[in-house]
Amino acid sequence: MAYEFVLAETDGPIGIVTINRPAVLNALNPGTIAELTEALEAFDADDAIGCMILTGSERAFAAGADITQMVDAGPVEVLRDDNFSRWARLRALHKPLIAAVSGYALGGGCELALMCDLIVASESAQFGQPEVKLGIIPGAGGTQRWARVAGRTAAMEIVLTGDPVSAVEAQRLGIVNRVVPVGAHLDEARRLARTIASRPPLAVRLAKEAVNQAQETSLSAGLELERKLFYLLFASEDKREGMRAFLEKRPARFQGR
Ligand code: DAK
Repeated sequence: MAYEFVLAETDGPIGIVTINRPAVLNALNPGTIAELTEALEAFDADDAIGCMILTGSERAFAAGADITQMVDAGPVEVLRDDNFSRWARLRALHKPLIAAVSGYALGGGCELALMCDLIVASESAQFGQPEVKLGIIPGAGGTQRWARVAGRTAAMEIVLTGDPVSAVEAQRLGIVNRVVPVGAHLDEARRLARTIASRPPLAVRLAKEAVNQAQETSLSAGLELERKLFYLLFASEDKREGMRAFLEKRPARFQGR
């Protein structure tokens, strides 16, 4: 399917969505969010895809929400546009989503990366929440995700100063998985995606669900959910195949059943 603001392509079992508004450093207008959500949902529903990547250009993953679209907006327009529900759909994706980030990941762009399950960054990447400089605060999870992943102290500095941190600093703070030389972030994300896509899909899906719950519930509720999902996988053909293949010293052939 052809999109106006994003490109969607596959590389074997990997679905790749590239934000493509270079003239504005991939600023996120509502159309871009709608299209990238649609493209990712299509990959999520495709049995041939095992892992997804969201990326931008070398200069910018995304420099935030499109300021030209917000400058004259009042609260009623923002409420009626209901862009939040589109962003929320990204949280419902079952398959792992890797952000491959180079250059600017600011404001909504940073929040978008933080909504992904893993982040691979190039050394040029900058992560920040500059909203305070515009007289607003993050609106798509920035205050909450920074605080939960990097801790309250780091979150305060990021959100109150609006100044970005480097890829290396972001990795030290725990929001980035891997930092690679400039130009290598997409290849590294593909490598990671290929590894995940080679794992049994049901186990991957439930593993993602279980880890996500760790930030939503108490430890005892999370452990209970983990135990139930663990039991559930004992009913899958992939579990039988994975364990038999190990004992028979041959590669497993997973079917996602
Ligand atoms: N929006 C619109 N245009 C942008 C933009 C943005 N966020 N970022 C860059 N551009 C445009 C610039 O205006 C410029 O356009 P021309 O002048 O060429 O026409 C072009 O991209 C190149 O940018 P610069 O000339 O500024 O390039 P520099 O290398 O000098 O600087 C920069 C790069 C990234 C440091 C700078 O462009 C910059 O500070 N950009 C703004 C960053 C920012 O403040 N982002 C946060 C926006 S607030 C919501 C969910 C989320 C949000 C809101 C609502 N809902 C669910 C409702 C999120 C809010 C935000 O992200």
